[in-house]
Amino acid sequence: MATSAARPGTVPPKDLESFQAHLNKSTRILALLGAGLSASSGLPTFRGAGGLWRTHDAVQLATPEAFGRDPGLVWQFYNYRRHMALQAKPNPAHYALADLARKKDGFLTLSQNVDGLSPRASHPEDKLKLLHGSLYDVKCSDFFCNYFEKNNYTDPIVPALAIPTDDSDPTTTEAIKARELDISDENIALPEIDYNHLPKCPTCKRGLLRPGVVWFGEMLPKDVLSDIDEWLTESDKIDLIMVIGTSAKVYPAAGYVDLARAKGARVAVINMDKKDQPASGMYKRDWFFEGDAATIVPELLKSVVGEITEMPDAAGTA
Ligand code: BV8
Ligand code: ZN
Repeated sequence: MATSAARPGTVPPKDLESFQAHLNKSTRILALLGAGLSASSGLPTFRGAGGLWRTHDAVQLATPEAFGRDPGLVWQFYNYRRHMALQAKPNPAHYALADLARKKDGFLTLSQNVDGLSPRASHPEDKLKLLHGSLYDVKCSDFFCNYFEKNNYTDPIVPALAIPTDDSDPTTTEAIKARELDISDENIALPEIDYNHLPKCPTCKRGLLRPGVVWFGEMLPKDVLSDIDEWLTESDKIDLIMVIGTSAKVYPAAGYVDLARAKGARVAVINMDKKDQPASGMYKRDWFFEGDAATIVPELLKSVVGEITEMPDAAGTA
């Protein structure tokens, strides 16, 4: 395995050369994306901050049980993440991957990220599979109702969920944004949310709306899984899988690495943490690029996509 012990963020020329030689001749390519891809856009990873949101384990909050127990808290968690992701911008890695999708017909991207940054980087929709849904989709939580709304960018999604601001100094002229309190900090009091002020389903008028993400214990979207299976059966070979900014610990998403390997793929891991390797380890013919995805990915893909100069943000139109 080619390990790049060069200054983090820079790719040793020998590894870059061998990787690009393989990329240039590859026709069937997969990428598996995780929260580390959006870290440089200012969004916390799942395991960042010890995997906690305030005092709550983020993985526990991302469950139907938590929503059943305290929908107000879960909506404060997701409204906060919607708000933060709307403030963030896609970084050069999001754009480089989007360009590669336009230049390599056989390139499919599997994203675990729900932050909407790849769509905002105009990643071709048919080449991007959102395995765990999106923060900007909402659906009815009532079992008998199939209300589903895509691309809801209303922020806050309901007035009651507005991020509290520091109004202690009435004379301040600071903009609201500047006075927003960081509710991911457990020392900041969370406003009580009245159940009746939470987003309601406009169709059945019975159910609460919930974020259109896949919670732990829930199945991935059927259409997404069948699209991926269709792509996988189109050819019995895969040349390359890039595993970008993910701890690869959540299934079935992490399972695609071994699936690609079984079809002959060489694995290129791009991760800030050397220890975060796929469960089945790294082989001699694989690459581990240690560093920030936002700088390494554009460098790796330069042989196909060139320099990433423009970064038009399709915010709110995706
Ligand atoms: C299901 C949406 C069953 C919500 C998410 C097999 C084995 C073991 C367990 C299971 C198994 N199969 C199923 C399970 C259970 C479970 C699971 O995998 N549990 C884990 C915890 C062990 N899976 C499920 O529950 C799945 N559903 O199995 O349903 C079923 C079957 C039939 C019928 C009904 C049901 C559903 C899983 C999806 C859950 N939803 N997200 C939300 O976001 O709120 S998962 C969520 O967590 C993310 O989407 C992502 O998948 C995961 C976080 O992982 P990462 O994105 O990798 O982020 P992390 O912080 O962990 O790591 C960041 C990485 O980036 C690090 O490596 C770091 O070093 C690196 N990094 C940081 N900065 C940078 C960087 N790298 C580069 N540059 C940087 N700048
Ligand atoms: Zn409904």
